[in-house]
Amino acid sequence: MSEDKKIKSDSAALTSRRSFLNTAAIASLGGLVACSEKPSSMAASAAGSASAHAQGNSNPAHLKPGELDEYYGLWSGGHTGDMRVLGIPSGREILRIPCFVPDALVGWGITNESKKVMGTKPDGSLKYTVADTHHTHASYKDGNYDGRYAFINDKINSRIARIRLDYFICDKITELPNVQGFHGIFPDKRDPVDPKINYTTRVFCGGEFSVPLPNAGTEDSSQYRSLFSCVDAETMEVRWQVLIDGNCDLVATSYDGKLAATNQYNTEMGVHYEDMMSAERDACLFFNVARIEEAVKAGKFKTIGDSKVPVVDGTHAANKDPKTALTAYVSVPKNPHGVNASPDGKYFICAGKLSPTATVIDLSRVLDWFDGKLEKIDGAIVAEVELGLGPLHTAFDGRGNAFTTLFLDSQIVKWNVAAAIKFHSGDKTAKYVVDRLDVQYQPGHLNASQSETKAADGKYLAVGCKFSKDRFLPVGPLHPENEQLIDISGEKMVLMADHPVRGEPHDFIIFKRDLVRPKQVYDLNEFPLAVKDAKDSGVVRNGKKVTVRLTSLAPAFSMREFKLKKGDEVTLILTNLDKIEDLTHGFAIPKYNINFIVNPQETASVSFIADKPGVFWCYCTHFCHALHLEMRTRMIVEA
Ligand code: K7E
Ligand code: CUA
Ligand code: CA
Repeated sequence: MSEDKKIKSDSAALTSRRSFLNTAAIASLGGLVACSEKPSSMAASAAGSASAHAQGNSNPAHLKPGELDEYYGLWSGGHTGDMRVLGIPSGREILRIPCFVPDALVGWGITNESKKVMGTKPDGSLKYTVADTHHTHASYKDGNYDGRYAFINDKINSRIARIRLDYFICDKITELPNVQGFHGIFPDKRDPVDPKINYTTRVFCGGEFSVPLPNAGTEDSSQYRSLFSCVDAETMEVRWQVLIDGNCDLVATSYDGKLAATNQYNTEMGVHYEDMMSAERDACLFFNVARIEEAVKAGKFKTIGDSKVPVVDGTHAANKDPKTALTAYVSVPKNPHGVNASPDGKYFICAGKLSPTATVIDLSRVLDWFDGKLEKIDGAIVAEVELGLGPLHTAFDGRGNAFTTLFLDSQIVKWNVAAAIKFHSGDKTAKYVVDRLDVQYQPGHLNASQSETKAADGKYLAVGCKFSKDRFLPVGPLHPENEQLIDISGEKMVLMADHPVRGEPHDFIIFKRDLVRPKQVYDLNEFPLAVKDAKDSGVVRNGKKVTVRLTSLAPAFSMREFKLKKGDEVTLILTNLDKIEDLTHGFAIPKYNINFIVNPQETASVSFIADKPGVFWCYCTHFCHALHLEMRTRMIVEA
């Protein structure tokens, strides 16, 4: 069955592509200026049939050729340093979005535009070429995704990247000052004070590793601290930081905008792992966002080292009086991991990791404590129930059930939050565990469709299994990870599909496809350097500084050759004047280590020293046309 499908799919794609390439070739062979007609729109015809996936198809993960997915998934790539876009329920990877690390396909880290986003050293080379992305979340409006941005962390170099969801590209990267091991990240969902701001304006970032502040390289760990940071979602500047006791791990935010929290596994502030697990209870640390911003406004902060970012004091010692406290430490069993907000807006749930439990914290009671109405902050704990071994992360179906990964048990446990609260309050007849499902193997993160929004719909659950062992053909010592898809629409969970994925994604979100409106063609005006007309092409010399302006229109570049002198400091600007969807060109310069692409109406530039004399055939690397191989230009560097 699947073989048959595959063949059909291949031939459908071939036919369509072939007919497009043929018309394009004919059109262009006439005048060597190509296709301005629109290609037959595969996407449009496919969209029509997409909703009917269930008909005669028992497994929705097996989409028919041409069918589109119902959901987008944004995946962190782990230490490949990228973000990935998947279609769900098929699990097909559609795109990798480069952000923190170079990418050979698009020339990310090669072009001047991408280097500017990534950050460079004084000599123009990239500041960093490695990253480790763990958590990705998107911007909100009214408790649901608004399709503007996604944010992702780099744990290695403590950077946050923003992805524009109109073009699915990274447009800003910020490095957090005085932070190491930036791990958890979460956008706020509305302003804590201003009711008109019902959308994301802040992103919270947890610092996992403690370091000396400022980092002077001392071995004396009593001087090490962690910071919790708030980044402005628009400017991407760091607004403020909080000095805390213990460390930050994952981050969650409340639907009313008032609270952010981070789970803490190292309240001991140990340097070695045995010290980090010495205490029986650690904490979930809450931040009162409005009070922190009042304190900053009132000038109650310090700064650290060269950083100008205001740092307020969130330590135990400075926050004993609930009525003025900026922070609250709720105790949670030994070395908790994820903290997740339930879609009804009521609870944060911390998974136990080293404890077989999940702790349910009632947010209204946390606010009561800040108001002086709850005597002990641990009174906000409304359930602490046993789930199984190694609980890590929790997702929701919007019907009152939670799904938690059990790393050591290799299971997902489905449990009912209300029943767990009843059980905890003394009703031992309350059965909170609803179902258990074995997964293959050792799950880390999981997430359900729309789970992190008020529109949690309880259809699909993806789980990132850290080990795949025997699930795929062996390919030597490095195994892929196993991303599994589970149907959670019924009482019992049903495993739908296994997908091998390149290591090693952590977190992901899954949302309805109509929440984003991607554009497939750029706007020329977004690029200040755009060469808007082929007639503007040419070489402009100013001493040793040379600017080469070039355009592309399938299947030709605007200049058939251009001349440089050895030693020239060259900036080459290429604008793709093709307006047709899916008509991307590449530009490679042999021996100069340069290759990048330009999408329809995109402009990109590269700078290099013309240090090697000779003839260099710059050619189009991205298949664009029947005459794609002929699409080249000569760069002649005179000795
Ligand atoms: Cu989100 Cu993987 Cu960084 Cu848990 S962490 S598994
Ligand atoms: Cu232009 Cu290939
Ligand atoms: Ca601990």
